Amino acid sequence: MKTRAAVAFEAKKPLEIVELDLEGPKEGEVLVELMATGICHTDAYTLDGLDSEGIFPAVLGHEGAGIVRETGPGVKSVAPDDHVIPLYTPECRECKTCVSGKSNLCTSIRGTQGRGVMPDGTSRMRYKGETIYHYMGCSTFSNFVVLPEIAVAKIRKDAPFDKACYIGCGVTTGVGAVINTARVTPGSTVVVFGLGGIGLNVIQGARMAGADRIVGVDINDDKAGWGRRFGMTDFVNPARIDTDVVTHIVALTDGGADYSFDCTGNTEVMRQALECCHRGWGESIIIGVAEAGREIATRPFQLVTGRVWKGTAFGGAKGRTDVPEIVDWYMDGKIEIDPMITHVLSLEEINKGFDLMHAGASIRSVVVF
Ligand code: NAD
Ligand code: AHE
Ligand code: ZN
Repeated sequence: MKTRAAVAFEAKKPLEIVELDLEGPKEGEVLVELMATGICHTDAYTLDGLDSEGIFPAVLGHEGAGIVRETGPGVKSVAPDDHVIPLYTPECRECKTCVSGKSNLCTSIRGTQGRGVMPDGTSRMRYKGETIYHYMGCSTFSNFVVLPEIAVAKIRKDAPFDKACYIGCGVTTGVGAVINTARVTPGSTVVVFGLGGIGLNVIQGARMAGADRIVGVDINDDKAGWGRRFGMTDFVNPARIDTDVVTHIVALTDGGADYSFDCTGNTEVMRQALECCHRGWGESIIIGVAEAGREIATRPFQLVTGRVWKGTAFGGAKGRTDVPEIVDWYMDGKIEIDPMITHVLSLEEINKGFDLMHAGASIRSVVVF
């Protein structure tokens, strides 16, 4: 069949809207019609050539929602007409990691995902006879996609696609980092670096977890109002203070954060996030994705004196199990999504979504097919 898609033919070039040839689902795979997709900073990072796993030409996008249109042989857990969210972190429930119950990082198809192909080692997408690669096992910048059955979460049918798509990455990553990874306790002091599409969800997760103090840090003053809207109690713009940001936050929080989160992907900021944690127990969670070649550093003394450095992918959420519940939280009004979707675009306008992100003018842009 044919599908309309935004293709990244090369790094650092705008996406091109073209018609692709899409092969149907094979054993254990499903064909999904995407109804909406968000644009996450990770898509921009790959398009900008900063991803050590970046492959071109590819269909980027990993934050979608849609409807199952066809199932391949052997598919049992979903059927045509089911509403689903594609999962870049699948849940096979059989691999060592899934069975361990200790982590959401299902390993069953991670190897082929990183090489831009389906689990059988081939791509389902072609343009003028040339292979177009999949991305993060999702490729949600295409109207139709083929996905492994283990990489879709079945969700309730009354959830609107143009909001539910954000649960495919940003919402789950931010809220999940607080609840699953850090396990923030009531009364805590939380510091969030980077108040974008992820950081604001960390803030709303911290509010849900009962944090008393939520400090937001961003170099863009326009993010102060956004942070307050979701529960931030204090705002710091590092460019507008007299001391370094660590000294400032430690003073502001009576000795440091119980929990801090990096939502920038900047390795210097990751260090600040660790070092603003309270001596003896503060935990810092890295969410941001750093560009290829970057490394983190700190004095080991920071850890010797009790600070903990951790990371999280997809908020520690087990996709097929946890995502439907997060959709329920949204539908029940326990978490907010609507105000964070600042721009709704057509597929033809998708490059505008990247421009808005780079200009700091959007929280989330969503493409509706
Ligand atoms: P975004 O562009 O919406 O937000 C980033 C924010 O960081 C902006 O508000 C920006 O002003 C701020 N910022 C930039 N430099 C800063 C600095 N030096 N100090 C303080 N603030 C600074 O991006 P996003 O979609 O929210 O994504 C944030 C990061 O999280 C990216 O690195 C993305 O790749 C990563 N991410 C990781 C996961 C995961 O599973 N670990 C999931 C989604 C996104
Ligand atoms: N390809 C990069 C790693 C990128 C990365 O860390 N991705 C996150 C999700 S970001 C979503 O917006 C993730 O899930 N990581 C775990 C995994 O298995 O990829 C690189 O550095 O090579
Ligand atoms: Zn993402």
